[in-house]
Amino acid sequence: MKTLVTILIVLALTCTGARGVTIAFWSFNSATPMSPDEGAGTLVDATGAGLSTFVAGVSYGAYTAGSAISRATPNWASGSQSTRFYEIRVNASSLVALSLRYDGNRSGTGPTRVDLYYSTDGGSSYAFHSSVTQPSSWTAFSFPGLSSISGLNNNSDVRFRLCPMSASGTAGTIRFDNILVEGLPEPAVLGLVAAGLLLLAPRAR
Ligand SMILES: [Ca+2]
Repeated sequence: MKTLVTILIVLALTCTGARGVTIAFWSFNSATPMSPDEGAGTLVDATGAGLSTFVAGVSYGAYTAGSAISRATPNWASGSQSTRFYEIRVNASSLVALSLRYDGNRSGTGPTRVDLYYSTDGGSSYAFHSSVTQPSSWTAFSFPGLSSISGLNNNSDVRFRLCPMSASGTAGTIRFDNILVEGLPEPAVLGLVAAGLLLLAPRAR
């Protein structure tokens, strides 16, 4: 039944073209760049001593390019999800079908790969989701399949961990801009799922 409900949620979103609501968005353009421009959430910089700087970013929607978060480390090549990362923490209460997107690039010797992990238990444990290859020009990334992870739904402490990996030089730099987490209001989706279940239910007579 759980699988059926997940399928129905995906079908409902596909058929209705439902638009997400912003849970948190960071443009890094403001005077307090680590605070979200829209919504609410926390972006934890756990990249190690020295932490991040800000460089020229890329535009997104109504947001000008402004700044992007940038990090050169002594050695991204040895980075791992447990020691060097950016972590996005949001409250997804009453929201389902979460999505995450960002714009990213790197320097020539920077990390070529970003691994995405997520936690549904407030950071007690993390599960690997997928990897993306991050080129040296600004590129938009999203993570298909995230919306069907039921443990993220209606969860007040969702965490996404972006873990840069595989730098070829010790001064390699990774950059992120326009980090957006979205979800869909639970009642609307559940109403569509309920309608789907009624359609699929065996006839009473
Ligand atoms: Ca920006």
